[in-house]
Amino acid sequence: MENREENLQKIWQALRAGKRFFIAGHLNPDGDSLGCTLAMTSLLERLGKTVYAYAAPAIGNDLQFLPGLSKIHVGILPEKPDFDTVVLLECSDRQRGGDLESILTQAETLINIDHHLVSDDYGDINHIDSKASSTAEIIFQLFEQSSPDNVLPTPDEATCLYTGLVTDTGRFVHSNTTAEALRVGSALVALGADVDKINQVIYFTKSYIELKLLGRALEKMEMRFDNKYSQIILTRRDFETFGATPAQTQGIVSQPTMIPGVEVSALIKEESDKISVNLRSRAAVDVSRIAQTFGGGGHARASGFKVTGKTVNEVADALAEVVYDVVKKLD
Ligand SMILES: [Mn+2]
Repeated sequence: MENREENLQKIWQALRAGKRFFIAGHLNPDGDSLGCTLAMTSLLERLGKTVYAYAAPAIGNDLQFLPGLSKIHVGILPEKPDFDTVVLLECSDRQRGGDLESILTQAETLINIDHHLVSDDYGDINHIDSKASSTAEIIFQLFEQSSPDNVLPTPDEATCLYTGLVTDTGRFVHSNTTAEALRVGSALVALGADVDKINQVIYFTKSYIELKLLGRALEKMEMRFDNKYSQIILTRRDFETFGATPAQTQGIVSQPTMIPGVEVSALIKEESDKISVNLRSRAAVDVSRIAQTFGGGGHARASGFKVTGKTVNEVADALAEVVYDVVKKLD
């Protein structure tokens, strides 16, 4: 990407030129993926475009408040894809959005917008800005390059983008909380983002089951490697005990990094068909590299991966070996 502004202007021209759009984020949509899909959908509809917005199931309870959510086809792909322009948001490779290949290949223009450290140039136009805190930050910058239309986000679009910004920066505490992230956040608040609602729903609402599961997780927390590594294993039995699902574990993996000295925290979940792992780093370790060892990815301080065909303990052991090699070099 030679020049950020020019590249965004190029994307804006492609959006103006397109007529029939397909918009999607990644599997297991988070606040950034979904917020950007919704903001982009609303924006394109305002420009008079036809939009098919798609998200893979399931959408978390904490994101159900997002304005315009009913417009999204959750898990339902179009029967006869006929799109001139496809926008993939937050997808570090072309498979990240799910089984979309037939849709991606039939489009004249594929636009790829992402902020992950490792991302393929699979689009006709690629905008990969690993310095951006979130894709939401990039979409706001796109609005700023929307000449000659000079469109600004509506209050609902601002709410969607602000949600992406706060969730990806962990409420403006992760290392990606740059001056630019705060500038964009400030602009979105000025444009009418519903900050109070976002904070209430995403950060101050937990179900009884989620709190019980958090209790179980903390009980099972293990400290390893000179207390530099914290590991929590939640088995299928743990989920069954509380009638909980693996999706109800948000925030758990970050808890151990509050303990001074813990550099890497892992939450290892036994799901019905796979083992999924969330990783967090306090600062010194780039956990995206650890995740890549297992075919996953993400950010330096927040990453994850999934494994099939192995038991939860096999995954935990294999992960511990990799983590050990990384943390033993720290002193
Ligand atoms: Mn993101």
